[in-house]
Amino acid sequence: MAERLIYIDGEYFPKEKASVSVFDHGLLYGDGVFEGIRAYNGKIFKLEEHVERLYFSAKCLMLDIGVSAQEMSNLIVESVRRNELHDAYIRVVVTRGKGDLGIDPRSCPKATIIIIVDTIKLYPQEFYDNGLEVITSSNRRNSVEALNPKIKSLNYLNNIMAKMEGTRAGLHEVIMLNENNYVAECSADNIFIVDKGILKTPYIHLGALEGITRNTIMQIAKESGLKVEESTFTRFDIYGAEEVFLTGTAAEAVPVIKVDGRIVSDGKPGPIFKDLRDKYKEYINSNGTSIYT
Ligand code: PXG
Repeated sequence: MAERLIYIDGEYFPKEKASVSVFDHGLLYGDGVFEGIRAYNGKIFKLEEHVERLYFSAKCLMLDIGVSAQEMSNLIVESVRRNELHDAYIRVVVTRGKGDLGIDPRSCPKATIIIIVDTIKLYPQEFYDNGLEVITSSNRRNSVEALNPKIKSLNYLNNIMAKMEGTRAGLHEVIMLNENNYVAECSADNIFIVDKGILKTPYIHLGALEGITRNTIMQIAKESGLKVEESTFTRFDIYGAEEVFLTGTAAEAVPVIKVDGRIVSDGKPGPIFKDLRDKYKEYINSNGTSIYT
């Protein structure tokens, strides 16, 4: 196996030597943005969409990445190529860079760009076969007027606390509400329900990340003739749903069979989920930016 090489600001470092300054504002203040991307079969999935979201997040924070989006895409492809991987998990991190102690970004002359390429640790197959149990977290998603969850920033503390709440309950994911008690998403996944045959997912403005897997699933669902709606729903709409499932780059699509102790339908992954999951699998294997040609 080739040694893992990590890109930092124009150089490739072996894993043990890859580090940034303790004065980096990404570390000191969570001042930065990131993306989690996958490669399947030698192709990077939705590279353009991930880079676009990265630049959107950076723009919101007035963070100048310092290279163009096209250069960033090239750097990501090159980083995977150097690691000689065909299936990979790619973490792109852009921080405000090294500066003084003090939150003022003006002390940081240049952003730090990090590209980590690694293999992905897949979820146990039983999650996909049997479905997950989830609970609603007492930790709310950030207010859209405070730190909009559309921004994939290095501030994930609400989600981390929510995740820990799930872990304490022995669960892998948790539902997160917004401050008005509407369902927003999960700690690192978006959520879908099937309600009277209609596929529904919360509006992004309720406080969710605009997941690239979410958007892909919505597109696949529409193309297969399903009615798809962005909507508002509460926990109680989930309890009554015919199907519930989650989407994300790492998880892909994973069924949910129990929510806050309520069994979803017959407690088994539903037919619409299974159909979309199969179509998503097909989709990821036939789309993407080629790494080696
Ligand atoms: N919601 C949140 C809050 C996320 O962070 C998603 C939804 C799914 O979005 P995509 O674009 O992936 O379909 C995410 C992204 C990890 C990890 O390493 C994954 C995410 C975030 C942080 C870490 O597993 N998922």
